[in-house]
Amino acid sequence: MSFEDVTRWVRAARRIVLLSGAGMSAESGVPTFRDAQTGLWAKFRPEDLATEDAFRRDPAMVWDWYAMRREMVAKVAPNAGHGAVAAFQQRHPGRLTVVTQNVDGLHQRARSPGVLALHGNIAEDKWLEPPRACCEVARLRPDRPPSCPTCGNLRRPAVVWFGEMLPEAELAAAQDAAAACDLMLVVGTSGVVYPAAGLARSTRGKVVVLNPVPTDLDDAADAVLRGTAATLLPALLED
Ligand code: BV8
Repeated sequence: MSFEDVTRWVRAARRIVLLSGAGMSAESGVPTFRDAQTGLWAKFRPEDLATEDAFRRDPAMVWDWYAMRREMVAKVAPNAGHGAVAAFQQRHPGRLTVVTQNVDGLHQRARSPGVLALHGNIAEDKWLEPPRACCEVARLRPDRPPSCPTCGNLRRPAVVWFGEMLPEAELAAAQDAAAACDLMLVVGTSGVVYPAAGLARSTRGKVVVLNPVPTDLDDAADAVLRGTAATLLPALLED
């Protein structure tokens, strides 16, 4: 299938889902999830760091990994791909739903409405253990990670770690959108993380993969566009 075919599919689609992964933010300067780790964390695989076990084993090290990523994300801006998606949603209210695996908040910062963030948001924290009354009133002990000075409960990033359930409401809404759409654009994801990647296998709509290299979802695609988010999306979503 050609780019022109896909453009025709976009024009004809009444309901579109855009499923994005870390590659959506690559041209904003955010390393993808499986890019080689640098510095202190070079010897770790992200899948091993983004777990509750890793955090409980070494809270300061995992907290610092998120603090470094949080700092980096705060310094970048949405790219032309995020912008094209948000502009399309502005021109065609209700026609395109963004479902993202990313925790960087860049779709939201590009002013996309109703973003379904399946894996949480790196800029937010929550309590590691269910909070008690002391946690709610305490001034946090400013450690790495911050903690409740009374009971020692730790703060942790409000992201979904491997082995953790996805937020129910967002996942259900994403599954409904995937079931109802005519077209799913799968942008910047290697397609290895479930249940997010499963949306591209269960959708009723035509599936188009946008990625510079082959992915685990290419076999489920009706079309594959070899290219990057910031170049393909402005052209694809210009109407
Ligand atoms: C779950 C937040 C139910 C954290 C993330 C054993 C026990 C439990 C579960 C499992 C298990 N074994 C397997 C599983 C399922 C597991 C899973 O899928 N594992 C994988 C590794 C096999 N899933 C889970 O655990 C999920 N929960 O199943 O709960 C359960 C519970 C208990 C027991 C049983 C079942 C939770 C998954 C959520 C994990 N959290 N993020 C954090 O960020 O620190 S996922 C993480 O990976 C990121 O969010 C990222 O978005 C996501 C997916 O990766 P990609 O986005 O695809 O990024 P990647 O780097 O891989 O690829 C980038 C792509 O972009 C590449 O293709 C590249 O070519 C492309 N690209 C590069 N530049 C560009 C580009 N594309 C376009 N333009 C460019 N310029």
